[in-house]
Amino acid sequence: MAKKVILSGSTATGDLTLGNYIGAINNWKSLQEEYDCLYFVADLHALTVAQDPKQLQERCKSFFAQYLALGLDPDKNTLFLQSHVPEHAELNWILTCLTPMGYLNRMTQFKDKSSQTKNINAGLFTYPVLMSADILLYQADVVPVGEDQKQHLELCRDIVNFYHNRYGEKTLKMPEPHIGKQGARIMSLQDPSKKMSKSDENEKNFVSIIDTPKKIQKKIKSAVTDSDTVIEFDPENKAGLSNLLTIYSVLSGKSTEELVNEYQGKMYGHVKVDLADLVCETLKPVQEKYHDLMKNEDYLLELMAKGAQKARVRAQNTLKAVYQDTGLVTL
Ligand code: AQP
Repeated sequence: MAKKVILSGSTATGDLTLGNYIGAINNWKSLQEEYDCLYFVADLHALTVAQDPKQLQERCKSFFAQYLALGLDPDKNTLFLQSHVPEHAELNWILTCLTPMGYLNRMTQFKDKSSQTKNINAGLFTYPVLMSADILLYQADVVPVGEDQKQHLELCRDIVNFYHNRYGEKTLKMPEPHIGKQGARIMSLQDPSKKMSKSDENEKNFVSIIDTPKKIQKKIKSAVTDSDTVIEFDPENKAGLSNLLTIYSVLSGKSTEELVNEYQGKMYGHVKVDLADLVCETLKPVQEKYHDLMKNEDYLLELMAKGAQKARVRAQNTLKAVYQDTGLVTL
């Protein structure tokens, strides 16, 4: 029986963080045997924020190398850059013409993001439609979605319904959210009330997977905790410490209860020192692989081209059927 198709991506807005690793990529890795997986670098989505062109280009290569270094296998998965498959932008247009403005107006992420920036461009507004195109081009059965993306997947499902009503049901598959093991939500190191984000302006808030060991040590040791001294896992009242224990738990494979018992009577500082060592140790082989890949740009570009080629064949099939459905003349 054919494997189910799963698709996910991460926006190229910074280097991948411990949050992306624990919350998403670790999970993607565990799906690579069971599913037909497509994982992409969302570089078109990154353009919703003003980018320095040279930096974006370098970052996308680095991002792709980070996927590989974190263990996404280019033979088992289809790994590619979104902009290398122009069909994303083409399907995006057709879906944009099916999407009522009122539906986009309801998107809470747009409301949040547009309240925090002066650059409120139309791409930021229509971003969920491009996300729908990403999913629908590959006939994805399931999409792993975090809390913040649930509303966008719902919109994607609405768009599929509009399409089905107008053009019939044979071309676009209705995607379902992936209900699997959800990765933990990792919070900012300096402000544990908000999520750890790779585009955070304050780099003390996140650990990037390619930070040097010295930086990692410094960031974790200066993570904000409360003024109490008792080691407890209590995300509501001890958000900072609990965040550190969550990271510790995922990376060590020990439960937070076990860790709380282990550190009874010790200081928060002990948890930080041991966690910093564990993060450095966990990321050491990842960073070695990453630096090797970055030294060999030809090889990296070759893998990118292969991934894009595999993705394109599939995307072109869908787009051709969409063109026929919508009444565009195909040659
Ligand atoms: N802190 C986090 N904890 C757990 N999971 C996280 N993810 C991101 N941050 C955390 C998960 O990573 C996947 C890819 O996310 P994305 O890059 O597309 O966008 P995002 O969720 O907006 O991630 P960032 O790092 O916060 O990016 P920016 O700063 O550009 O907005 C998703 O599955 C996400 O849930």
